[in-house]
Parts: sequence; structure tokens; C-alpha cells
Amino acid sequence: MAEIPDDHPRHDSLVTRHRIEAGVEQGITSKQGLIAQGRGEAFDYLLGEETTPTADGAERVAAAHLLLADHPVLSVNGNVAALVPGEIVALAEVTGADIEVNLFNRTEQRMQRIADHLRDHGAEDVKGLNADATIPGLSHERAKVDGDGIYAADVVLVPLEDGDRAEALAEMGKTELVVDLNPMSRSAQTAAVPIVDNIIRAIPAITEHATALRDASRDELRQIVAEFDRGAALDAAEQRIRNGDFE
Ligand code: PTJ
Repeated sequence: MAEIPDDHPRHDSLVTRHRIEAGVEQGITSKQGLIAQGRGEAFDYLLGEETTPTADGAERVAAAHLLLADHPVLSVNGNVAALVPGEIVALAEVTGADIEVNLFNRTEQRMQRIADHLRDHGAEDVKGLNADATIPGLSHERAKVDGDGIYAADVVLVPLEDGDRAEALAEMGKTELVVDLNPMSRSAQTAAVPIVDNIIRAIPAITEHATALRDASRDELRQIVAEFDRGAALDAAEQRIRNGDFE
């Protein structure tokens, strides 16, 4: 890849593309992941390629949920593994969450490669390989989960996802924190906390909020969660895309 100068106006976007390309070459990211990245990039462009105040608020609420949870799990697919492996490990450490690989285009080889990649970035335990439980109502590979991981979780962070697993997890009564640049996607619409932001900005931001909130009382955390208005967050993102409304 050509060297990207730091002052290039599309620096972050080009670096992100390169990470996804490298992920495909390493057998971590699926080819469909390239298409997903293109969709995300288009929405990010319309959102101004920055974390909006509303998204930042949602990231704080997500941090509060993860800290309150009995069994939080961070779900990782091929795009997430390529873009933010170390950042996912850092978030898991701060919140005490499990990390579980869950793939739409599941093969044993990709599962292993992603788990190894996460371990190379410091993950101690990576779930998803046992696949000894099934999410009810899903007919594809994403239904396969670990019984002591996503299946047993009360709060799940679900980044870059197609909508049907998001709906199935919600049906199971789990609290879903969704990172998706498209506020109109089914996953964002289903989420308890829709975070309309690029995963490369969202995960470090959630970690930062979780670190700041680590000493907060459970009552304070519950209040942050209770005050969140998911509909208003989705509306604000949509207005920004449609009208360029900058809060
Ligand atoms: O690794 P696998 O096999 O599990 O496959 C994963 C992909 C991403 C290929 C699969 O989940 C998929 O096809 O996803 P979709 O249906 O294309 O949805 C991806 C969503 O994520 C879209 O709404 C995009 O706008 C959004 N998105 C893409 N890149 C980013 C993003 N959201 C946040 N940050 C991004 N970098």
C-alpha cells in the first residue's frame, strides 16, 4: 500500500480501508467485509467522520451498561477483529467483559485465526470456538454461540452486524449495545443503545467512559442508563445525515 501522509484529508478512512484489506489477506475478514466497510464509510462521510455529541452520549451509556452487567460479552466478527483488536481487549479488561468470536461467514479456520489474532493483541480467553449453544430463531451460522458466553450474557456489545441476530438476541431478553454507522439498520433500530459511530472511534470512547465511571456507584450508573433516550439518539443521527444538522 502507498504511504498515507498524516495530513491527507482522508487519512483515517484510507488507513481503515487498508486494515480491512490486510484482514482479508490474513484470512480474518471475509470478502463481504469489504462491502460492509464500503457501506459504513458512506454513512461515516455523511455524518462528518467524527463522533457526534449524541454518539458520545450513547458511548457513555454503553459503558454504564457494561459496568452494571453481571455477564457482559463483546461480540467480535471479521471486520471488528481487523479494525480494533487491541481496543476490544482493552475494553474487555476495563469492564470485565468476555470476548466472543461470532461470524456470519463461519469457518473453523477463520474462527481460529481471529481467536489467535485477538490473543496476539493480549486477549487471555476468547470464546466462540465451543459453539455448544444456539440462539433460538436463527437459521444461519451466527446462531452458534458458547453456552457460557453470549448465550448466558445479560449485556452484549454487537458491532457491525446484520439485523436478524440483533433481533434474536433482543428476543432472548438481552440488552444490546449496537455500533453501526447506519441509524436506519435493523440492528441499530433494535438496540437498547444504538451507537451511530465508526467502530474505530467508538470502542476507545466506550473504554474511556468506562475508565472514568469505574468508581461510580451503581445508582449513578443506573441513572445514566435510565436517562438515555434511544429514539432521540437515532433521530439525531438521521437528522445529521439528512440535513447536515450539527448539534
Ligand atoms: O465476519 P463475518 O463473517 O461475521 O461478516 C461480517 C459482515 C460485516 C460482513 C456482516 O456482518 C455483514 O454483511 O454486515 P452488513 O449487513 O454489511 O452490515 C454491516 C453494518 O455495519 C452496515 O450497516 C454498515 O453501515 C456498518 N458498518 C460498516 N463498517 C463500519 C460500520 N459501522 C461502524 N463502524 C464501521 N467501521
